[in-house]
Amino acid sequence: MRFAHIADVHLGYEQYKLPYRSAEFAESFRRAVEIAVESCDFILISGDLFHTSRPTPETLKEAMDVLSIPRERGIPVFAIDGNHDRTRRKVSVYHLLESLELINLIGFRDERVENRWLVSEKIDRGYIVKGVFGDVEIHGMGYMSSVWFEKKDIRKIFKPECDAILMLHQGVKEIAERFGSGSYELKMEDIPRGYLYYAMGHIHKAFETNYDIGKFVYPGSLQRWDFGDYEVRFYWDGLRLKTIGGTKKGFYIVENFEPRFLELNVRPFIDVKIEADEKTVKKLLMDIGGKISSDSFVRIDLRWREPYDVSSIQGIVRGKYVQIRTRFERVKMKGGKKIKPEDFFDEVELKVIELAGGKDYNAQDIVNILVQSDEMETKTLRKPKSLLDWGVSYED
Ligand SMILES: [Mn+2]
Repeated sequence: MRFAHIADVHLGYEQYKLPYRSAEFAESFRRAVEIAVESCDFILISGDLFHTSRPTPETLKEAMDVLSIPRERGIPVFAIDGNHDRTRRKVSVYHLLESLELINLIGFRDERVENRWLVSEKIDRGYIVKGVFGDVEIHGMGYMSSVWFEKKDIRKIFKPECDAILMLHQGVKEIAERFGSGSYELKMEDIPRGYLYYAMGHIHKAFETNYDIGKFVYPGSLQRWDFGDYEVRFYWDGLRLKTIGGTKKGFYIVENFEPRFLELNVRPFIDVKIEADEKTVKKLLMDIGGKISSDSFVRIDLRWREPYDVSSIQGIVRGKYVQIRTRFERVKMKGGKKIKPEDFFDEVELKVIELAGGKDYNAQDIVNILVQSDEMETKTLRKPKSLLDWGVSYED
């Protein structure tokens, strides 16, 4: 028995507002499915197949075209929804794909569903729908918030009685923290025991571990999610330039419950972090430049004690997309004392400055902050202490 485990496909995601990135996310999905159908008996998609719950007709067509490949071969696809593509509406895009016999939706349902691949079990309210493939059962549910988990213990809901797989789209504390994030809904001990394979989604970096008698696996997103999900990071520690390799991108082929990672060729993301003066930065970027291919996405994160002109830096590193981010301290002399930004701006202004400098900066967020500023508590702004504070992101 062999299956493919894919997650966080994010079809329709125009990363950095670039439409061709959405095409690249779709291409990775096609590639993964094409590889999977060559050797697998079934395919699991552990949530966030789509970037939003209401994909455009174009995105929907991409999904339908790719999912028709396993359907034509009689290979079932089992799916759960993720935090990005779930909806409170009665009919979701997953229901639509299920009606077209392209996927089989696992989890809580209002109606009983019974077919070649699905069985339903009555619970207090509605049904829990499980997948069946030969002797193997596929349990699971779509994304749930941490508030939901305060009321429910899924160890009482999911109890395997045969060889079984559990599909979840959640962040787990111990693993989230390993990636420097404090965002999660569950702890490891809250996860039901007894499954032979935990087909996880949500964390965008590939990660595998053991849990109870099974393998606990996040395939990660099929394409690089942001510059925290880098292929290579160059980091200047003040003395020498360090090179740190990131995680590989792809999905899992699982044979007799043993996972094997399958790497996909994806758009390279290069993350550069330098805290130095202009002259040093230019010299370092010249050195780094030769190691960066022209199809790369590059972020150059610069910090220094005083501002300098970065316009001449833009051309040093070639790349398909180059983003320069600066965090210069506004050091001013006043009565012989150094003045920090915190001395000039209040809490709300600092928050607005921080947001406006962010990657997916949204004007509405800033408007909301200004509108709500009266209600805001006063908090001290965090200052970067370690590499993690440069901004590590891993999920969504
Ligand atoms: Mn996701």
